Amino acid sequence: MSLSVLNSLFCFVLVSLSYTDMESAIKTLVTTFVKSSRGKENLDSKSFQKLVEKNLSGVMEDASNSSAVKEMQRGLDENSDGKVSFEEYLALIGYLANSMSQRKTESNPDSS
Ligand SMILES: *[C@@H]1O[C@H](CO)[C@@H](O)[C@H](O)[C@H]1NC(C)=O
Ligand SMILES: *[C@@H]1O[C@H](CO)[C@@H](O)[C@H](O)[C@H]1NC(C)=O
Ligand SMILES: [Ca+2]
Repeated sequence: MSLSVLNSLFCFVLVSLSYTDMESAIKTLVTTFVKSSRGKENLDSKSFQKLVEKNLSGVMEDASNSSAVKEMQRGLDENSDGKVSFEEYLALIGYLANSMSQRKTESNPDSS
């Protein structure tokens, strides 16, 4: 193997190790929003439905129930503009994270 191949291999390993799980999770949250909104500041209803259905179905019941998702979107819509801003999306993520941690502590009564 040539030195330059080794060198780029090394760089690749460095790059792929440079994010902790938590940092990549944050990155994923941001890129998922940006991709779904196609770079716009807000998700419209349709993009939000898609994001929930495709990327949150594993952590949310009703992710494929469009009337339930619509209802949830109304609940998130702090500024009542009919769209989901990044902040409103983060509120949903916070809510999901919170219910996950509650489920964890319920199933692990010893680990307080
Ligand atoms: C969200 O779901 C879409 C469609 O299944 C997929 O292409 C995309 O990679 C997912 N995004 C993330 C961050 O998992
Ligand atoms: C979908 O969500 C609505 C509103 O929460 C609910 O009334 C309805 O029963 C749900 N449908 C299914 C198939 O779960
Ligand atoms: Ca809004």
